[in-house]
Amino acid sequence: MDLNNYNQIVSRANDVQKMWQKVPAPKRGEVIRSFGNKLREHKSELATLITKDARKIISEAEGEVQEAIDMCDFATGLSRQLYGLTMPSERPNHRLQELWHPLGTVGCITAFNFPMAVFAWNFCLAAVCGNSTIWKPSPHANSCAHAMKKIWDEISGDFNDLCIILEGGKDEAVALCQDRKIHLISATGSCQMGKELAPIVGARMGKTLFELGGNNAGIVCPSADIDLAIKAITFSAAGTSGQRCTSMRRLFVHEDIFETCIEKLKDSFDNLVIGDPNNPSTQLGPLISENSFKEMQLSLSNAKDDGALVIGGERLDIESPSDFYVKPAICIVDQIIEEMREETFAPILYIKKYKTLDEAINYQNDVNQGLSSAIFTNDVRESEFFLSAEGSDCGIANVNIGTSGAEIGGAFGGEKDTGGGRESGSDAWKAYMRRVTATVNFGSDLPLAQGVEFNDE
Ligand code: UN1
Repeated sequence: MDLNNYNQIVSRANDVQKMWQKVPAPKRGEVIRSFGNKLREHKSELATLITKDARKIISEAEGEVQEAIDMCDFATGLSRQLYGLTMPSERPNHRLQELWHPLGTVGCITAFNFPMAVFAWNFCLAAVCGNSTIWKPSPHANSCAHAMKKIWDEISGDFNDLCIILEGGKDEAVALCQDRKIHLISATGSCQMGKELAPIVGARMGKTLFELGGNNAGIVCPSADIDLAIKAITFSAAGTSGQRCTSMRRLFVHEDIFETCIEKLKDSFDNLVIGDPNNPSTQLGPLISENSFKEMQLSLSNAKDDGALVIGGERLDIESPSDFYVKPAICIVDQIIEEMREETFAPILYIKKYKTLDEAINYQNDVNQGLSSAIFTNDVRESEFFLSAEGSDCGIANVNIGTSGAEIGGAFGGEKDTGGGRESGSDAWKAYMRRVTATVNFGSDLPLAQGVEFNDE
């Protein structure tokens, strides 16, 4: 790692932030609005770049740019809503209020699979909250990062260094984590990556926002609209070639409808159009790398050894020999096997039969990750139970839609090894600010809280 370059980047980011925090938040919002407008103008060329770097199909790539645009709109509105509560003080002539201030510089580490949207989740909120961002993109997606940065530079005037790219890998990520001049580490990636980075930031009592791996499950109940469920499961499990943190990896199907669902799902997987992601009729592009392909094959062979019936999963001989196209795999199991506990970033769906909803929810929750979950049912008791505290333990719980494809308006993230962070909508902005509790005495006496007497007469 070039330490000189690193230090320069951090001091530029720190310096520009000091200027930026003086700009009133609604004015900061206007800059983010211009950013969003430019993204709109360049939507299709940005999508083409995503397809090139992340290999996702054009419609999903466009959806990803849209997600970044939506974030700009959301953050623009938010720039007038960074509210602090005013609480009734227990003392006369006192005001008790919370104030929200920027943190400083955010270190944003992003993965290959959402090379623009996840940056936008972070950068748009960080910026309206008054922070600068150092962005370390995935080495697979540097050109996406530079394209975003170029657009930012076009509209940001003196504030172009509010976003600075730090290319690199683990060394750069570790440097950010160790650095006290980085006031929040927001990292998206595998649980393993998060576990390596968390103690480094923790050692300096730094703030983190982790959005890590998922091991997302679907539950199909007897009352479900099966055709709708099959469509949703196919998109979540096979779509994006299983390379979303929200991809569906496990499915629990009620015994009464098990055979029907398996048959329909096999048909649905057989009918997927797999090929060049630039072709608008393609539904699945290739895996990101040969390494991903190898990991997928290893998981499938372990699953077979553990007694799973594996359908699909083989490499398809399509177009360029350097691309790894695969048939999404279905693994039918009689019992929970070890492979189902890990997130393999590839299209593999483990399917198991269940008898009672309690049993299905136990299976679903009995993994270390806790990002997304879905139930397919037309029974309000089942769906409400699933959403209750005794139901799904994930950060995202869906009814009659798949596990993937969340909108930006909700807070995004999950529990347990998923890291606990929340990004994008709702009040996720609070992670990018520090809270000051201010008590103002506008009287001429000095009453103490809790009625404490401290008589100096
Ligand atoms: C990710 O895979 O890291 O909910 C993010 C979804 C997308 C974001 C996925 N909006 O699937």
